[in-house]
Amino acid sequence: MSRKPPEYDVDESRLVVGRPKDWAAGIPGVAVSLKRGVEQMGVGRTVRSLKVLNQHNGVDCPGCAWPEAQGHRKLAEFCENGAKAIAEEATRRRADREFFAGHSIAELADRTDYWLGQQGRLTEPMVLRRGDTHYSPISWEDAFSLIADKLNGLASPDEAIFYTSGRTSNEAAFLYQLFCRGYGTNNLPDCSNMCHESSGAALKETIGIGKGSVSLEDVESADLLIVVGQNPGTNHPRMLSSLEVAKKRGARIVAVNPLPEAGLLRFKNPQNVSGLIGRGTPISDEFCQIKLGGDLAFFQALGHLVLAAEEAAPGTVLDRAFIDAHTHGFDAYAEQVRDLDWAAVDAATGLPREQIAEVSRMMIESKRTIVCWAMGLTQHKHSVPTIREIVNVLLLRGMIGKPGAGVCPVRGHSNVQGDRTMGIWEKMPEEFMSALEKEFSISVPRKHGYDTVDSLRAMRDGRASVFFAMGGNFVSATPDTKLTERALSSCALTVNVSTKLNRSHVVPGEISLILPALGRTERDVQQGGEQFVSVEDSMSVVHSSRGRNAPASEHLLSEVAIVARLARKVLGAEHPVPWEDFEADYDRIRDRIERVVPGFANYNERVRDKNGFVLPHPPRDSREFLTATGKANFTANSFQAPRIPEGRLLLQTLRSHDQFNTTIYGLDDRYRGVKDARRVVFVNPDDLTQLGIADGALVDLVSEWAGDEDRTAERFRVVAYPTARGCAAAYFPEANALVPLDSTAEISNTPTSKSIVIRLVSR
Ligand SMILES: Nc1nc2c(c(=O)[nH]1)N[C@H]1C(S)=C(S)[C@@H](COP(=O)(O)OP(=O)(O)OC[C@H]3O[C@@H](n4cnc5c(=O)[nH]c(N)nc54)[C@H](O)[C@@H]3O)O[C@H]1N2
Ligand SMILES: Nc1nc2c(c(=O)[nH]1)N[C@H]1C(S)=C(S)[C@@H](COP(=O)(O)OP(=O)(O)OC[C@H]3O[C@@H](n4cnc5c(=O)[nH]c(N)nc54)[C@H](O)[C@@H]3O)O[C@H]1N2
Ligand SMILES: [Mo]
Repeated sequence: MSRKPPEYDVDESRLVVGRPKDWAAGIPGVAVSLKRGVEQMGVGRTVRSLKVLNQHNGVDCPGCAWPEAQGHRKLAEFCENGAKAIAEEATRRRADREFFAGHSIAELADRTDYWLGQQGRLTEPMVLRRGDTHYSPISWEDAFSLIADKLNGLASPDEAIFYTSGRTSNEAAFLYQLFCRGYGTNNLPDCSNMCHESSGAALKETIGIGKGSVSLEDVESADLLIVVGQNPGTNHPRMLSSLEVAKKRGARIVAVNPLPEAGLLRFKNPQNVSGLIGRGTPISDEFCQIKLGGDLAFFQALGHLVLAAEEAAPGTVLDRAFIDAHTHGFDAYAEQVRDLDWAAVDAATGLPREQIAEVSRMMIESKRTIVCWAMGLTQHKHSVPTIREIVNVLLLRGMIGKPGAGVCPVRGHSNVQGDRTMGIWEKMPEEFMSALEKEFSISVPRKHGYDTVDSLRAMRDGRASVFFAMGGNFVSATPDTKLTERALSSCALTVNVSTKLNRSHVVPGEISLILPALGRTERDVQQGGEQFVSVEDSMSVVHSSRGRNAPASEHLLSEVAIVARLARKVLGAEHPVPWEDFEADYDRIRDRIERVVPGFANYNERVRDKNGFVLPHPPRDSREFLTATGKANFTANSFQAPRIPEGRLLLQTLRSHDQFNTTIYGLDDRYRGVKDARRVVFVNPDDLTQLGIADGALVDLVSEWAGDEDRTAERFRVVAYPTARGCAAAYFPEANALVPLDSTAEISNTPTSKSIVIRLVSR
């Protein structure tokens, strides 16, 4: 322990607990963003980097996927956490060859993700062969040859796995999937498998497209916004500005969450003066402190009450014209929720019936309702039916395909939605596959590939032996940490295309390569001149992103160049895809995307518009539903809620205010009042009393799963916190060791990271 430098040490004994805040942003937000920027980049670079963030012809923020305002943009169109994301990437610190020479793999394996990330940007390709004590430099050429030899030596292309995180640009993502399919596999797992897969599955089935149906203007003009399972004050801070606009125009806002998250309660907007110094805008009209996993019951109860109101005053509540013209399955749904078991709803939600009734009245009075959600809904066993229930209640009143109304799954990574549009998915539909074949004169496999969980199973069982990651931190982001580490270590080759050092580099296969990529803030110059890339935000707006900073090292390659050169090595010089041309000029990639992916007509021209362009969305644009029935589908879902045995708690794993997924920015979870430690578990004080455990006690978290052996995460400090009864919370990724690989959501196969039965064991 003493070897660790104190500044990045994460030791639960240093925990400081203050009072949770009931407001978000304001002066502390601005101050923190500048301080972190200056620490990592110096003053000049901080100002230069932040000035172009989310501006036309500037850099798309590599933080979240919340859209930028169209038309006039404020000078500071970013948030505290966006500024931290930039500071991480534009840092002047370097993890270069001297760094690797000075730190053995054994030592690095002992460090936290926080420490690893703080060492700075990677500067050149590095290799580690089993038995080596240190990573050493390797040329790009040799690295590509090594990968090509391994890939071409596999008995089947399906023994290789190609992961993608959600920062990869459209251009790089399109080439990457083209390379993988050209090589012969659909093994394209991505971070979406752990993120909004449940949303995609539920929406595709019910409305015919797996994307949100609203624009920023819709959010700002809604009269009722229900924000479920989401912590926008931390993870999508710019969303608070839109909620504030809606609020000032008279909208009502309902927050549904087991935690009283600061951003949901009150917001001080740092972009206007009154927000910096005043009390701020109260955000939520109604805070429903629901129990983990109680949302399916909540939305079934809302549907039940809306239908009951219609029965009491026929013809006044439902949008009959919409239901008759555009939907299918109403009767079966109505039948299902008519006989509601209120006792079961009480137990599942923990909410007073009067509060649910109040929300149902708001829905009935509303002319424009939007439901927003994120990971609080998608990472449960019954996530897909829960999201279907959201669609059900919106369909009842025709709340889709009209201004100010619709579904709003709020995406995570800045281009996670675009990557899917570009074909990063283990089961792309036939139209896409045949379009690829036609465009490039290649043949593409049709057998579905592995998603994230199945990839882990394949590596564990020896069915896959090459793992390649385009960004991300697979080892820390996936469930069941011990199993994951064993699975990765058993590979013949692991390759990570990365900007910063992370845990995935220190859990190597027999041979491990680190390939350093240009970040989004950096100038990307190719033979055809300076390039830009494009991304798609959470509301289907595609726009450009152009880096301005000098690259962190002269040896970096862009993700596009990495894929193009690798593809040439693996597939040979005779391959029909003109990889070299693509690397030289990204316009040529966009020309091809335009011919393969619907909605990208005149891509090169429209992406240069200062607002970009919006992809088609049939339900939003014309109330067209391209489902199996040709209509929007009501669904009848059986009642489900988590079962928690006596003396146990249900644990969710979530983000602190000072991290981006597995990248830890610092140790200040400011709004929750928790500082200087990350191994903490939040528990309701009444549950602590009942369990006979004191606030501040040191405990092990033990997860219990279906007869399997217990999983333990050691040494967590207990923090008494006003979460819903029976529910606990701990940070991702420290608690990932507790999530069993086989505990996944029905249909979407997403790990149930927000629903883990645990017991606390005092130390
Ligand atoms: N600064 C910053 N920004 C980010 C990220 C980051 O790490 N840092 N991550 C990005 C990514 S990839 C994503 S996917 C998003 C994540 O954005 P969020 O989904 O907001 O992230 P989480 O921290 O997982 O928070 C989940 C929220 O849901 C609540 N919740 C948990 N379980 C339940 C439940 O059963 N029911 C209800 N109603 N609520 C529940 C939790 O209390 C918490 O408020 O943010 C993106 N933006
Ligand atoms: N227990 C638990 N587990 C979870 C979650 C949870 O809530 N709870 N959330 C899940 C969710 S929503 C998600 S999206 C996943 C996230 O999973 P990932 O996307 O795999 O993880 P990140 O932490 O976002 O990846 C960070 C790494 O990406 C690299 N990187 C950053 N920028 C770039 C770039 O521009 N190019 C390249 N090539 N590399 C770059 C850096 O090296 C950095 O270390 O985790 C999932 N895991
Ligand atoms: Mo995510």
